[in-house]
Amino acid sequence: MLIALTRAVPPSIFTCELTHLERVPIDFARAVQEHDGYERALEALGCRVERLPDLPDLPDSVFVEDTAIVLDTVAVIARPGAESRRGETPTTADALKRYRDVLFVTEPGVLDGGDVLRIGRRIYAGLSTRTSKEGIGQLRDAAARDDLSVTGVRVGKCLHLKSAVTTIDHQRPTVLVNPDWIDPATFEGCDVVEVDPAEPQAANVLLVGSTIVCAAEFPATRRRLEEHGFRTMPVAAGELAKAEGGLTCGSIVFEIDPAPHKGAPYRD
Ligand code: CIR
Repeated sequence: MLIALTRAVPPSIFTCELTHLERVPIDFARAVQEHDGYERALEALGCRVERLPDLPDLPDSVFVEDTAIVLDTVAVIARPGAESRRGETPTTADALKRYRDVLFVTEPGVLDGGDVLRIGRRIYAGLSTRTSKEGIGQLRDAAARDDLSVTGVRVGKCLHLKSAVTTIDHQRPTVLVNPDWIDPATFEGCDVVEVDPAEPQAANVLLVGSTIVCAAEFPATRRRLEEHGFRTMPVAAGELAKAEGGLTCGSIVFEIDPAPHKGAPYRD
């Protein structure tokens, strides 16, 4: 059984953090509509959607991915790099206590879930404006409990590691990459599909089971995925993209009871 943690779009979203984007008006009603569509897509793919408590005054609180990393037996509660986001984590921790042993990233470490990419038994962690060496070190210690390795990767041209690369197959390790933002050679032993060059923000997709949830705004990259034999599901995501959020950011998807050592071993 898959769980997808989500949270409502807060009415304060127009004051969200922005790093690489200029602020443009966000249509709140449309953002809510898109988010509903995203939750329906998760349900259609077999997830039980559990909404975390609303946090109307925390502008980025819809982007729950950044607040925790769920591993096989352990959940690591993040310490977001943006101070304005630190109040988001306690409610995520409360929800995850029911499913995993909960560990916390502690000061001075900072870590955003958007910087954590899992491929089979390997984790890549982005060293970014939101995630520090100390934060990655704490993640490494926690991941060792589940026998997962953690490799640090420098991220400079986009907000998070997963803005530039996401996993689209764990069994035959494959990533979708924007090669201008991250060197595909970083993911040694993985097959690589590149985004369409006209769609630099298209690398952030959400793999649920064997279906790839893609932003409807990036049809050329979606076509590429289909041509490579992947099953895709488009959802409208243009409004939340104005808040620098992609497809992975809106949920934390995990199995209630993962089989030990699920996923093929990484091919070195
Ligand atoms: C932020 O800057 O924190 C939000 N405006 C966007 C967070 C997107 N989250 C993600 O990529 N995991």
